[in-house]
Amino acid sequence: NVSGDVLAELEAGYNSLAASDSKSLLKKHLSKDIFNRLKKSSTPSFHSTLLDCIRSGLCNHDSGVGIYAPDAEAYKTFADIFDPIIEDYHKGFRKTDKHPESCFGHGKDFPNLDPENKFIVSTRVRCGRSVQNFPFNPCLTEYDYGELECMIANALGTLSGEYSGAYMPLINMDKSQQQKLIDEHFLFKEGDRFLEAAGASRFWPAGRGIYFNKARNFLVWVNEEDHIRIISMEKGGDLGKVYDRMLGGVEALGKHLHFSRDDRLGFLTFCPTNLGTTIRASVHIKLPNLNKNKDELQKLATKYNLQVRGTSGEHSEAKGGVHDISNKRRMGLTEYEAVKEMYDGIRALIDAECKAA
Ligand code: ADP
Ligand code: CIR
Repeated sequence: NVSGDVLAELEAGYNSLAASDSKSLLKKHLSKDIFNRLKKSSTPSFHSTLLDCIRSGLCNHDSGVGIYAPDAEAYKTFADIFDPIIEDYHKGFRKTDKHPESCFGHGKDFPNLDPENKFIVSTRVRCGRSVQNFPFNPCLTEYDYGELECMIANALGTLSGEYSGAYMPLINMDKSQQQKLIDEHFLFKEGDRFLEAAGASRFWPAGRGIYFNKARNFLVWVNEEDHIRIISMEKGGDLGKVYDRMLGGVEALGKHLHFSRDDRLGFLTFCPTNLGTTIRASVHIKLPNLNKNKDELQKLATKYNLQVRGTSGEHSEAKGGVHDISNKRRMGLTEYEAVKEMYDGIRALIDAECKAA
């Protein structure tokens, strides 16, 4: 039931990736054997194919990962390729492992990382949620986008106290307003070629938008990479405060929306790197001494299971010596442990920076 056109595109894409010097996890793990075993499969409900999962990595050889799940069933139908990539990215979550029950811990466990404001520009914690009974981006109809947006906007409309604010649909925003919000690190970028090739930009900007509380330190992204991204951010290094604010928002929204959670994989997301806790806790940080030796910084980051991104997020450069450093693993550990991993790692980097001075 996989068409000849799809098979031909898969074969050509596979051969081109295999001949490339791509460093992606897709290239590393997609052996010819696994490829041949999966190329004629499709998911039971949405009939998603291997091509739907890996088109992003086939089109973008500079992908770090290169695979997305078009629908939740893809994680099972195409487990032979998802499982090894998940194990590699999340540092040892094996195909027989089960993601633990949620344990969020408390912000007070994470006191200010930089009380003197010497290194940390800002702190952000985000998580992703999918809404039950809706597939991920590539399988959503235009009608689904509208319905999801409406459900999520209604839930956002119930938020009160420090969370109260307003939802802005992307469709009502002019380009300069949109660009300003991107530059201020509030809004997702437009035209991400990795997401585009994954089929995540159909009907754009329909159904997409952003919610702000009044203080602009609590944000919710609607229908970008995931149905929902819940974000808390502010200047400085008070991770505990930022984390608590995000947790309060997740809890409040969870009273009005049913989130998809899988017994083995944890909270479900479009990208396998976000499964499990879905948490990315990051700082924008200046480490001028460590910065002098990029390999050394990367080595330290790897040692503490941290991921280094550029100043404008994934696939961007570090401007003015500002890096975005976050936990890398999100799966196979609790929310508390994921944030603790970032907390301990950033403390260690700051120590190393001081010693290198
Ligand atoms: P995500 O965090 O959702 O995986 P990105 O890496 O694209 O996605 O980051 C989204 C936006 O959040 C970008 O503008 C990025 O610069 C911003 N960002 C991430 N961490 C921080 C931080 N600690 N302080 C300020 N902005 C941040
Ligand atoms: C890539 O493969 O580079 C993109 N599809 C993004 C993958 C998610 N990145 C990450 O490290 N969390």
